Amino acid sequence: MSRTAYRTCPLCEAACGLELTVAGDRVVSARGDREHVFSHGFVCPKGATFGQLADDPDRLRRPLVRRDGRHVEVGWDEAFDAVADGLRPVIETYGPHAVAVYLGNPNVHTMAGGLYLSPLVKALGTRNVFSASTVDQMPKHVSCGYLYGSPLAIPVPDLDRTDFLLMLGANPWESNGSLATAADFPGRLKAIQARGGRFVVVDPRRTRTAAQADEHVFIRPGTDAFLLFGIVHTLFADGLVSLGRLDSLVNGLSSVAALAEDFAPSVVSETCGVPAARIRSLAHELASSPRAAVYGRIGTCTVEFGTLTSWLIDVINILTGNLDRPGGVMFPLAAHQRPGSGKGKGFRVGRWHSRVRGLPEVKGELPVATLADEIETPGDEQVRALVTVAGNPALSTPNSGRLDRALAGLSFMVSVDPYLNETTRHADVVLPPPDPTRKGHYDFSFLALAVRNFAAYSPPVSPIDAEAMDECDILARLTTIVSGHDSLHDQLLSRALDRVVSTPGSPLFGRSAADLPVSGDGPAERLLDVALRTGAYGDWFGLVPEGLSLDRLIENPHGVDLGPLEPRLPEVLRTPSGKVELCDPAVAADVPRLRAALDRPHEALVLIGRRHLRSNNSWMHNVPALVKGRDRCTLQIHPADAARFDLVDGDTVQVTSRAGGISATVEITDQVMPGVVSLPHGWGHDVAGTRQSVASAHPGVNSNVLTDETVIDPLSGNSVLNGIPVEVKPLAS
Ligand SMILES: Nc1nc2c(c(=O)[nH]1)N[C@H]1C(S)=C(S)[C@@H](COP(=O)(O)OP(=O)(O)OC[C@H]3O[C@@H](n4cnc5c(=O)[nH]c(N)nc54)[C@H](O)[C@@H]3O)O[C@H]1N2
Ligand SMILES: Nc1nc2c(c(=O)[nH]1)N[C@H]1C(S)=C(S)[C@@H](COP(=O)(O)OP(=O)(O)OC[C@H]3O[C@@H](n4cnc5c(=O)[nH]c(N)nc54)[C@H](O)[C@@H]3O)O[C@H]1N2
Ligand code: SF4
Ligand SMILES: [Mo]
Repeated sequence: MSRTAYRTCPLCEAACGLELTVAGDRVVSARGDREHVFSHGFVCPKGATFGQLADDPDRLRRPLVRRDGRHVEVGWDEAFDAVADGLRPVIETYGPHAVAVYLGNPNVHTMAGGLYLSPLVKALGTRNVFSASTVDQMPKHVSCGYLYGSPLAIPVPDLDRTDFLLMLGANPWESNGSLATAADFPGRLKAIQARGGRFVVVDPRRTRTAAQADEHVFIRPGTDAFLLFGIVHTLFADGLVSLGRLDSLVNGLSSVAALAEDFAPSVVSETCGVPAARIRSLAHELASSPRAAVYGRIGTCTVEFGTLTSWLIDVINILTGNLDRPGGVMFPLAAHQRPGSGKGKGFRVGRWHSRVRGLPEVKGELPVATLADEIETPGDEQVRALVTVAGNPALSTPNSGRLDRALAGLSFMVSVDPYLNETTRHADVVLPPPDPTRKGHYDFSFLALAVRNFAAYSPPVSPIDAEAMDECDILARLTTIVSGHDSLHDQLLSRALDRVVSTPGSPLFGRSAADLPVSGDGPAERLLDVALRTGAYGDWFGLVPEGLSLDRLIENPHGVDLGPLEPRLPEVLRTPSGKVELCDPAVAADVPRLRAALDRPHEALVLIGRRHLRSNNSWMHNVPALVKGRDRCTLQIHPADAARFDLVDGDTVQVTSRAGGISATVEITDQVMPGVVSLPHGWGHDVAGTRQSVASAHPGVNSNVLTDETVIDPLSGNSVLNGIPVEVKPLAS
């Protein structure tokens, strides 16, 4: 006997609805949920393996503790005792900063990550907080922080209504989109073309997305800021600036005009490799399209000028009047969020600095590019213990060869992770969460980035087995170990309710928290219920009869559509002025660095990354269906470069950079520009001490052995993972 269950896919940012066939407590198949309000049946090969991922025999089901160099299964109490014995002496002897935390990407895809990490980090009280954000989107947070006052106020391209989309450093045909939740992103792009619009892709590689675009513009890696400044320059020079209704809402226009003076298309063209005439015509196209949007992703963030590039994208959207208007870029309003007041304290960084390199704190964390420094460098507050949750920094962060060695030298490490992999093999204790079929799901992160407002909650498909522990409970228990207080679940709930009844202006102001009947089977669900009921579309515990609540979402397993994005200015702003601050001094202060780079000679050969539809960073290479077929971890190189190095397809080469060296198999293709080589990240599974049999048999090589931890985007602390100078040498065969 089988049954059908519906579940949001947690494997990427697209948040597709899945229709699952379940036999007993096993998911036997997964396909797109055709009735889903947002994804309408779309699914990709990763979502389709949802059941296989859950069933993976290598997935850890019991905690592991390292004894005599080997990981052995133990019960939960024994595992948590080992954590207490490992962490407490470090904290007592060396203080809270001697414990570092690294939070990886899947945390933004779990309710536990959304709700239970900040209490843990707070309880630890450490300044040494690191996450995958600084190998990813931190430049966008920082640029939006300065522009709008909040690092979370990130506008998304209104894909379904735009006429012209300029897309830089994004490959949604493989990635399914990022910082723009759009199930069936490719379908939405094709729909732009079908309604007579256009999209243009700027990328050093002719990706699948570029191949589908109306035009593909090659660009030299790391130089998008020049192209974008050339566009800004043209907008001013040719009188194309038209803020429309933003006119009274924007400060700093003339400062931006002054900064752009040095970046005429004729000046930047040589550096970025885009003809000056094309830079000018892009500016004209953006200005003349009734509804246009500029959107950038990984290729605009993980670069030397990441924050300036991210900022310039918004600047162009603002100068062309496309911010906060349908068909331009807009701010989503998720069901767990509430409209704001339009003013706030603004954004600042540097509340503390990293010990070794003096790098500023950004958004409560330090750049992961300096984690190895903090572990290796002796002194007060040296990092001696590490907590990782859902992260694989031994593969995913720059100069990960060095970090891998540093992890081996820690006095204690605990990882919350379902796999014994390249990172967690260093852990003294591994605490495995249940597989995603046994977790409730609500996307706290991605519903706030969706190109159409909607809400969906999925209950667990099957209960957790008796010997497993829910991830919220794991994180709560870790918090208890460091704080000494238990009952975190109750504390969080009463804090949430107290906020509702004590906030002046709240429809429930003055009510007794005890009178508010909260629903939900688990602690995360109860917190979600409060957030939904008191959110932008909430039922306010009955005051708004048709409003949202957890129960209402449970009644609607295909999600609840909340309509197209609506203008949110000025309410969404958190700047002290209540206006968009187009030219914060901190951003302006980085422009001379960009200007200086205009005169730099080009590197002969630079490395960029790439993503593949059947992969997800480092951790889905253990699903046979996702790794079958030919080796994908190849070094792509242009025929002209291959000829220069006398290479033929399939040759093995030695690739070296300042940070390290690897050998890789060559794939000759004109998809990459001359002077550019491309290698995907997240591979390199051939290390000892892991338990991922499929991945070990398809190891690939770790591209982050080559990326350089000493080079970062200074405003955000983000790592530079694209545009890495490398040398390639044939290996004697
Ligand atoms: N060179 C290069 N490097 C890159 C990138 C690049 O483009 N180029 N991209 C960067 C980007 S964008 C990112 S986001 C990072 C990712 O960096 P990380 O987050 O460090 O790495 P992931 O490969 O996503 O590893 C996720 C880990 O979470 C575990 N996991 C999976 N599901 C769960 C769960 O439900 N709970 C818990 N507790 N654990 C879980 C997996 O087993 C795995 O160990 O990599 C970055 N690294
Ligand atoms: N299948 C799959 N999907 C994923 C992931 C995955 O690993 N696999 N990871 C998920 C995560 S964590 C994230 S953050 C998103 C990322 O989502 P995307 O940003 O869409 O992902 P990428 O495919 O890395 O696209 C980045 C593009 O930037 C280009 N690029 C590199 N350097 C430059 C540059 O200097 N300038 C410009 N203009 N382009 C450049 C690369 O060639 C590449 O095509 O994907 C998510 N979805
Ligand atoms: S596109 Fe993303 S959310 Fe949709 S099925 Fe694939 S992995 Fe899951
Ligand atoms: Mo990411």
